[in-house]
Amino acid sequence: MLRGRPRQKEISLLSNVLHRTRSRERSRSKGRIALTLAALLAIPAIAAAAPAAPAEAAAPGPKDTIAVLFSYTWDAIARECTDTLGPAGYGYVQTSPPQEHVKGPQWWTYYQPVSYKLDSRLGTEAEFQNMVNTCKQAGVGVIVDAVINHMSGQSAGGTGWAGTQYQHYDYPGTYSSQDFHSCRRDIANYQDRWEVQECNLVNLADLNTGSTYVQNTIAGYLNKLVDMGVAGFRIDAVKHIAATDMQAIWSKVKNHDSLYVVQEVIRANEPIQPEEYTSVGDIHEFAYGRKLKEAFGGGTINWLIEGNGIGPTWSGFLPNSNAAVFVDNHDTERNHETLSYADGTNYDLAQIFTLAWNYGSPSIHSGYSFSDNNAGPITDAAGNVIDPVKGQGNWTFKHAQNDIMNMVGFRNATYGTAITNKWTNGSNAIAFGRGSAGYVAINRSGSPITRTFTTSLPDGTYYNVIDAVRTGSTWSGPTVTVSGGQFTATVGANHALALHVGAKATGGGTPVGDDLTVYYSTSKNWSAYNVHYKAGTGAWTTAPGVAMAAACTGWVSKTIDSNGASVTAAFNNGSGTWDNNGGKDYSFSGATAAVNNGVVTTTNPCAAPPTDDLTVYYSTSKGWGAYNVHYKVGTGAWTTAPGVAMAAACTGWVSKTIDSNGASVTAAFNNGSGTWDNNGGQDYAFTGNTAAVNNGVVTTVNPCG
Ligand code: LM2
Ligand code: CA
Repeated sequence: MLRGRPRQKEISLLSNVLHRTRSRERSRSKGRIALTLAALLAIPAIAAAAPAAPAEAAAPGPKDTIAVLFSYTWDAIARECTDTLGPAGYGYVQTSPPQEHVKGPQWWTYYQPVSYKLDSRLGTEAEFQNMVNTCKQAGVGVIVDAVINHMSGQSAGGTGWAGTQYQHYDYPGTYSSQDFHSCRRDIANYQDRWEVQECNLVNLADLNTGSTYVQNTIAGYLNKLVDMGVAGFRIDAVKHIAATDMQAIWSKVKNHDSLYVVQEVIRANEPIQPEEYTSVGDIHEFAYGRKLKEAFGGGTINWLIEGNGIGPTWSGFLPNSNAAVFVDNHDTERNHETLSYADGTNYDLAQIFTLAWNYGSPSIHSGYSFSDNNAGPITDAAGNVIDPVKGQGNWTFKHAQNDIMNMVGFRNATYGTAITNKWTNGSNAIAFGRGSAGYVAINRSGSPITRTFTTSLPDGTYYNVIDAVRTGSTWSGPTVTVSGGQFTATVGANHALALHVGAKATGGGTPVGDDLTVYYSTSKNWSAYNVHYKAGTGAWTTAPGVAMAAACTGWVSKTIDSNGASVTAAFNNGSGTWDNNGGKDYSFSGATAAVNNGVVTTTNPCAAPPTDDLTVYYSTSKGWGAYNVHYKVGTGAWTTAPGVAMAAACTGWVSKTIDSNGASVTAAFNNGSGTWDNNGGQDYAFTGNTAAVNNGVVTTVNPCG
């Protein structure tokens, strides 16, 4: 759905987007509709006359994949955001429930809240905040699993993780008996709507979500998380919360139109259906995961793509605009309703299919292997979960598996394109294209398949991103050459092949996942700096755009997830003062852009100078016709007089960089015709990386910085 961050689903035609936007936004104000349409139509910058920021953000980018780091500590998630999730192009990371919970070794203790303190065996509030900040910096939004239908299910009461003494139906400081539904027995009959929503789910004290106090308390918890910078929520057990209660709670959440929400409403042949909750946001389409198990886990896979293929036209499937999909989640990997990591290549191929196909927003589950369904993650003696590390313990690290990370890049590179060039062998081999942006072939059979595939990809050589490895913007590994709309390749047994325009070896194309860091000089002395931008033909940010942060002395910066596309931008102080390059906007490409007084360069002004060089600046106040520096390094030999020429550095200064290897430099200056400045006969002595000489006065400040 078009709200907040990457909420624009996979849609093949712009006209569909416009149509949907119009109808979906009908109830909102005219101004917002106009802005969203303008963004979709890529109307040029409104920078000079930027209006007051509307509350609703236009949908900026295509990154909608969620990594679900089940049972991960906040510290480990922060590390993964920086090391794997951000670079791979994930839009979000979903956490396990962060609130205080009952004690116990089982994984499910955090589904039994005892207070809304952010203190759990996964980390403290400070660690949680650090994770949110770190992930944001890496371009990854944090989605919190919010348990709001109920509190604990311990009939005997107890002491929570953070020390809260609680009883069943009594949680001092948060809820007391009057805040719970009066049913107070377990749900027995799922055909009875009232029972499902007001009785207890496995003894979990069922909150009276119809009460104003309870709604405000839940909203208070969610709003605290919003204030901390989270990007959205997975709402637990939504089937057990009446749709009207869910709507009322959501209406009390700040900036909810700019948050991502996905609700857990397990589809079943029952009165309460997922469709009741579409006004709040996305819903997990369990039918999708079940069909994938049927196909990849047993029969054949061809029927997944035949006809319209799996998605909104199948009966009992949510519309694309509301669907969130997964191959498995933490419950279904245990109850075998879907595939799981234990299914090996069938599981991996199903993940590849999900990231290549165009239905819903995908979640990639990443937890740990287990044989006991109750087994929790590895903890220390005190019960704190030990930070997951790849290759250690039983963590699967599925989110960081090479083929899955590269398929997140495939998804970002092919976002919004139609399914084209479908082929199947009628059983376990399928292939399809994503317009002219990508192509995938999946062979879930025991023999390799060699054939000539028909594709709409432009001519060129492409990396097979299933096996190729990306390091920064450099790929290595197997390639396939497309010529005249065809390529011949072998797809291994139980293996796949995926090509996309972001991973071309020849014939152009920019690596996916590439970011642009924009530096802006603080010479304007604004009290705040924002960059308002769009990447490629995407939508503009909502004015005034996003805040830039201090990068180094004299510069602020912001890293933009450009996916290698060119970026159009304007800068402002957040209070209506703009630098939009004289009305033209700025246009950047590549990895680095620096703007100083209207001048754009591609060098990072904050990059540390090589530590062992010395740059000597000399003021041109002498008015000489030429400037030379005659010097020696350490106890080495002098240059041959008159030394070496200095070059213009900036107005009023010349400079020369001397390879000093960190040693001190002894120097004198001259005009090449016998006029010297040798510091009154003593010569000058410099150390460090920078020296500036003006009228006999030496400083270590770069006068051109
Ligand atoms: C969910 N979605 O709607 C979660 O995805 C699911 O994992 C949660 O169940 C459930 N709702 C409640 O939030 C898990 C787990 C249960 C566990 C509960 C509560 O699957 O097994 O129940 O969390 O921790 C456990 C015991 C159960 C006991 C209950 C209360 O398994 O036997 O009931 O605790 O003590 C007497
Ligand atoms: Ca309920």
